[in-house]
Amino acid sequence: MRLLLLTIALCALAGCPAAHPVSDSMAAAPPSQVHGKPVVLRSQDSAAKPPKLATTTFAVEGMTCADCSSAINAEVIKLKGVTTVAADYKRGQAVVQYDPAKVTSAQIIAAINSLKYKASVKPAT
Ligand SMILES: [Cu+2]
Repeated sequence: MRLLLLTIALCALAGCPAAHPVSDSMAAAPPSQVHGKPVVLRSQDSAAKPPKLATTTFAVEGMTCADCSSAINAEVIKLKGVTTVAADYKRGQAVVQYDPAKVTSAQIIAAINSLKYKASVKPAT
């Protein structure tokens, strides 16, 4: 708990756009974020085996620490139709796998932007 508070304090010093309050969603999320390691969260939806999944990489501006990627993971996984999300603050991107019949890339961008980050679809290279 002390470590978590310290991380949040450091985050605030680093000027994270999202203040990283320990919201219900983050408290409910598994403590899966090891510093610097991107973590893939899986929702219950993935068990339903959606017919065709899309994987899109989103460029995300404004992530400065592991808590930033955790916050984005926790927010995006809440969207119905999202099966996996792996935000990586070091690379400034989030890779999201989802069922395009249930959720759109625009909705995923809106969810990320609601946390005061700036997301866009990253063009394939
Ligand atoms: Cu942060």
